[in-house]
Amino acid sequence: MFEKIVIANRGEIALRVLRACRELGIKTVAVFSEADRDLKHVRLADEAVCIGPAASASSYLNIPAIISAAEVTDAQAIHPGYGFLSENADFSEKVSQSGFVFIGPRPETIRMMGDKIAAKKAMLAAGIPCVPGNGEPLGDNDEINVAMAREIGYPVIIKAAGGGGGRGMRVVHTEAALVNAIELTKGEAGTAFGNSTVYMEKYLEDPRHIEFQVLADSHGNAIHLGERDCSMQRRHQKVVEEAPAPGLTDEQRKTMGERCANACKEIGYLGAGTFEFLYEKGQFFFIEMNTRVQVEHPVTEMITGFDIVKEQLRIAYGLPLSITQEQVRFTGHAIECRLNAEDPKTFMPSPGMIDQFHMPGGPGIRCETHIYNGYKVPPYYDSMIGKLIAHGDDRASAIARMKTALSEMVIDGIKTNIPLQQSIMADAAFEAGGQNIHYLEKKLGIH
Ligand code: MV4
Repeated sequence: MFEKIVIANRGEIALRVLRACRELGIKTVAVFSEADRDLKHVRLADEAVCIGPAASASSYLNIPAIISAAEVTDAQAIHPGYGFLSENADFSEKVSQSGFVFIGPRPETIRMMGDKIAAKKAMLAAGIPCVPGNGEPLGDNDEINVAMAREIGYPVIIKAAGGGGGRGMRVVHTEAALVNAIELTKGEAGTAFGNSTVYMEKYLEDPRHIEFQVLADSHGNAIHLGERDCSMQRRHQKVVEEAPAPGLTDEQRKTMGERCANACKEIGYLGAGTFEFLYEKGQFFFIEMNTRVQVEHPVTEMITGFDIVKEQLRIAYGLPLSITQEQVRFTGHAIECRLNAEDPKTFMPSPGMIDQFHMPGGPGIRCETHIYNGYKVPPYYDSMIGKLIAHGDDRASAIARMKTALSEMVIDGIKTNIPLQQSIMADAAFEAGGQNIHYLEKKLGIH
């Protein structure tokens, strides 16, 4: 196994990676910004290197600074966590060229999945069902585009090839609005992503967001760990995630999971990944693939008893997968509530000093956070300060445990979204399960 790796991230995921390293006997190098000297994982790491000022662009996105940190500490590999440089193909390429192992997929895979047109093409070829629409770049011929939209049927959605995660897309309801919408989306995409290529899909009006977790090694093996339902979201930020997805049958899980694992083998995927689908009327439609470990990975870990981050490290070192598909067992139900330092009503960030923190506990409760009494949440980064995960024999038991844990937890000094999470856990429609991606925004009175 690696002797030493750099953790190129901050907050709860940096701590999560550090814990996986400790279990595997790997020494850790924390890299941190000037605003992050007091992060918990920085104190726990074997070594720590300051990589620049508070602004992400100067620190957590500073490729030369991070590679230099690996060089001066004589580390062998770099774990990018999620966000920041985790899906940056140029970073993964430079890490390799500098003689280090990037803990994640190959640069070509990251690059392909970053281009939503290339990703859709590859997935169609690999037998993954995609949203109706040919997945070709739209040309300048208005008549051809109008004919395409008629064939697909309104509403359609125009998406930027360089977009993703909810950026660079526009829904079109009528033929009268189509040509203008294509021009606008192209213009915005050119400015935002430096690539004005757009494509057209059928717009699904009330889908759920269901994603499949996969793991693939460098020996040609690939498995899936089932799915997560991430439909409870606001402005493309997930708020609650759960596994398994309510109402999904074992047969649907097996069929789609195996298709995803097979697609991994076909494209030579390496590491942990997630296939994102829209799910409507019993059918799955691929939208994007994430080539990183995700925030919500713990719900999958809780129902499988399998450590995804440790497996990322083993795969990157070149070891074969430590389990076969047949050894994957799903037990009970898990729910994750994201904990944000924000006003629960206005969603305005609420950085500052945490003067009281009491972590909840009890059977089936897991709290992933880097906060502690006296920790000051800096204003420079994402407002997520942790995650609370509840596992139970069934969904009702997981909800009951989550309610108890939320009521036990104390985070004083800053505002948090705990009250919002409590209102979701007490919501009758959430209790019923299987709500679509618009449910939370409607409940909150957006639209
Ligand atoms: C869609 C869609 C409906 N139809 N594509 C948003 C984020 C990006 N990953 C893709 N997204 C969507 N693509 C078609 N053809 C609706 C969304 C969408 C969405 C998807 C997943 C989770 C939350 C969402 C919120 C709004 C829109």
